[in-house]
Amino acid sequence: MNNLNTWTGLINAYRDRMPIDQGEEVITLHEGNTPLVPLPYISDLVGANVYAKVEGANPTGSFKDRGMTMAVTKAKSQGKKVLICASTGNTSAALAAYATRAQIPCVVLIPKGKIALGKLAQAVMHGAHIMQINGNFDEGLRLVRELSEIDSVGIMNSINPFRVQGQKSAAFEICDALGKAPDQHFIPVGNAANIYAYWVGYQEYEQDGITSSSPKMRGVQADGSAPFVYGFPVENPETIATAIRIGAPASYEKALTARDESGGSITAQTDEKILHAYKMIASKDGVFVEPGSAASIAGLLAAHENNEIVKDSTIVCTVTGHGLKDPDTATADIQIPAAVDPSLESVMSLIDRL
Ligand code: AN7
Repeated sequence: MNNLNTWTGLINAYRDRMPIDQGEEVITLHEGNTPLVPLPYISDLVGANVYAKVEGANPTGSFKDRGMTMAVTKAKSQGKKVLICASTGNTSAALAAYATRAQIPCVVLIPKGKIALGKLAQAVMHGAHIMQINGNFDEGLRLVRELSEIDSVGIMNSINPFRVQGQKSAAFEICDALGKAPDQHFIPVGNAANIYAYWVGYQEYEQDGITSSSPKMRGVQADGSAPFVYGFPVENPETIATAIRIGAPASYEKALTARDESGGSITAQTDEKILHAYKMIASKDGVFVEPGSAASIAGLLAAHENNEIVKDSTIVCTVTGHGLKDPDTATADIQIPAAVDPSLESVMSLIDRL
């Protein structure tokens, strides 16, 4: 019998690269080990070998689980009594699940009306204490920062340094799967910790001689929410990609380090281009991601148009969250066909039209 079930989460898998003590209780939902899926249609389109790192395959459906296993593990051993985060949705979903495993109550601050339905459902189902605020993510994070003096409260946003340590594991997995580092890595940028976390992971492998290079880090924002492109914070960020609707990224300087040390870039795409990429990866390559995640694909398509893709090079796009997170955007402009009698004729007439 094949033993297909030996993966017990990224802390155990990369234990020698994680800040974990022997005997420390690991809070895990067996996150990580997500598929690195070739995208044949998009590869053909841009003339390179393009892979998606499908982070929607994590237990709560986004990459946030990687940071949360590490941060909640530490919060538990440090004896934190309450865990808190501000969130555009995915961080709150992940915290809600991991806090439940750790048996620590959690509070999530979410921007009123700007969180995708699936993410809200997760926070509710895991029993998070939800506070909707009349404000955006940036205002929520400002509030959370003010609590950092209180020792019993664990701050679970990515200003918590353990988050990046967990999240860097995605870069390890990519190099382990490819047997090398990719040439370029496209990634959505919101609060800007993930682009930095990948860079830390790639650098760690290169410095230890496991790989011989690191990719250019190509961050992608939504143009209504693009502080990296403007060079200053955006007061009222707006985009259909609510996951990355963030105007004052906490990891601003760190993301600049990742961009500049790697010789990469952080650019912005319109909502229209993001939605185009969102539909393309789902309908042509069979991978359903949330709108914010499709920013990486939109960035790749734009880079191709600008002749920035070397033929046959290896490219990874992180698609950060599952498409089911945001059913409203997915179904906004579809027409559900009218009901018909359940007859063979009806089915045959449809098949004949294909
Ligand atoms: C799907 O959940 O900030 O640049 O509060 O959910 O590391 O912030 C989410 C961010 C990309 C951006 N894709 O990552 C939150 C939150 C998805 C996301 C990002 C987020 P960072």
